[in-house]
Formats: sequence, structure tokens, C-alpha cells
Amino acid sequence: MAQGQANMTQKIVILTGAGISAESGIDTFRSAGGLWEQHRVEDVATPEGFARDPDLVLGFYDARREALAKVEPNPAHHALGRLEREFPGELLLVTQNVDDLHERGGAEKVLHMHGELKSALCMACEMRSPWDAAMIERPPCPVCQAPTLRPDVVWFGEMPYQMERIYAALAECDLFVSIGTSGAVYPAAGFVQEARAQGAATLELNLEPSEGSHYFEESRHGPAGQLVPDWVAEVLGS
Ligand code: BJW
Repeated sequence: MAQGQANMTQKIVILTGAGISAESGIDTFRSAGGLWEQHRVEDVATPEGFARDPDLVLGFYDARREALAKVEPNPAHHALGRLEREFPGELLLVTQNVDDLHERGGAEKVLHMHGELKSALCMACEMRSPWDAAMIERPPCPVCQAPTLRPDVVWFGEMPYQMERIYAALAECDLFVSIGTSGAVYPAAGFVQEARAQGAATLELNLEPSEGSHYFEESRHGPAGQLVPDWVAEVLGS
């Protein structure tokens, strides 16, 4: 994206994926050695897998929630926190990630479309509650007291959060930026085509070309910890 074009941008939608947290030490899903090589997707990321073996699924998410305490946001998270504070136009930061590294990197208005590790969803009363403990022992729901909590994450076959708001922002944005996502999972993988159809410029920042690279007008390849701070400096003109 040319410097002049960056300065004219008024409305930006950013989509992030597991790649932005990789340099913080959180495993991605589809890379060699990633989460889907360690676990079968059908077992740990579907409602059917949870119904079959809840202990396996609760243990999987308990371990990932616990691991969050040992990692820190990296320069890419901090750069997006800076962008949120300093960009004079409208910014919607949508993440597929369930970690809290964007928030800890200074971004306050993050839309977690696939839910959050630090949130619990009650299957009885359907309330979402902030949550920072293990679920394996079936603690009671803070709202209705039923022992029916599950991780507040979006599994395959479930509807991601706040889709209406995301599509409304995509329809209005003049720049869509995708960071650290493989483009393998819908509906997020379709956002680039949605934004392009509305006339937005599109930019991919990823370690390597993703499955959907050819949909982007511009792709930059390398680690998010370098690419994102550079791009943010461009947008902010510094
Ligand atoms: C770096 C880097 C560095 C590394 N710097 N980069 C057939 C066709 C189309 C769709 C479907 C279909 N059959 C079924 C579907 C729908 C299904 C789907 O997409 N399936 C596909 C497998 C085909 N989708 C769903 O079911 C979704 N719901 C749905 O569609 O509802 C209906 C609906 C209809 C219409 C509108 C709206 C809704 C739900 C999907 C839920 C996904 N859930 C998970 C688990 C969440 C909880 C958890 O974390 O455990 O979400 S799966 C997993 O994948 C997780 C992620 O958010 C998601 C995306 O992964 P991500 O972030 O892209 O990670 P990776 O590992 O794939 O990629 C990392 C990238 O980073 C790589 O490119 C690296 O190169 C790069 N990278 N290091 C920069 N340092």
C-alpha cells in the first residue's frame, strides 16, 4: 500500500489469527507441530467431540488458559494497541484468537469472533461470565449455579460472535487487513472477498502466502512482529 493511500484511509477493519500470537509462544493450529497435529479437530473443537468426551475438551482448554499466564504480547499486539489509540479514523479489530494478548498489548475494543479462553458459557442459562479458572471439576455457573459451564469458544458448526457487526463494518471500510491467519476457516476466510466487493483495498500480512493470498491486492510476507509495527507506522505517518 502506497504511503499516500495509507494516509487517505478512514475506516479500517483488521482480522487477526493465530499467527499474530505465534511469536509470543502460542501454538498456531495448522503449522507443522501446531495444535491440529497434537489433537484431532473433531475431538476438541466440535460440539459432538465435547458431547462424546467432555473431560478431554475441558482439559484441552484448561491447559491453554493456564498457558496464557506464561506468555506476553509481542510487538505486533503492541503496534495494534498503538493504532487503536492514535488512528484518527474508525478501526474495528476482529480476532479469531481466543487469547487475551491484544488486550494486554493495549487494544481495548477487540471483537473476539471465536470467543475467549477467559470466558465461560453456561449451557443451562446461556450466560457468558468472565472466567480464569479450570473447568474440569465442573464448577457452578456464577449466574445460575448449575454445573454446566463450557469454554466460551466457537467450535466448528457453531455461529461465530457478532457477525452482523463485522459484515456492517466490512461493507463500509476502505481498507481490510488480514494478519497471521491461514484463510482456511469460514466465515473469516471470506471477509477479504466481502471487503473487495464493497471497493475496499485489501492487504495481507502473513509469514507466508495463505490459502487466500490471491484475493488480496497486496501481500507482505514475514513475521508479524516485524511486519505489523512497520505497517502501523506507515498508516500513522511516522
Ligand atoms: C504467522 C506467524 C508469524 C505463523 N507471523 N504469521 C466448506 C466450505 C466452507 C465452509 C465450510 C465448509 N464446511 C464447513 C464449513 C464451515 C466451517 C469451516 O470453515 N470449515 C473449514 C475447515 C472448511 N466453519 C464453521 O463451522 C464456523 N461456523 C460457521 O460457518 O457458522 C455458519 C455461518 C454461516 C454464515 C455466516 C456465519 C456463520 C465456525 C468456525 C469455528 C472455528 N473454531 C476454531 C477453534 C476456536 C477455539 C479455539 O481456539 O480452540 O477457531 S478452529 C481454529 O481455526 C480457530 C481459529 O480461530 C481458526 C482459524 O485459524 P487461524 O487463526 O487462521 O490459524 P492457522 O494455524 O490456520 O494459521 C496461522 C497462520 O499464521 C498461517 O498462515 C501461518 O503461516 C501464519 N503464521 N507464524 C505471521 N510469526
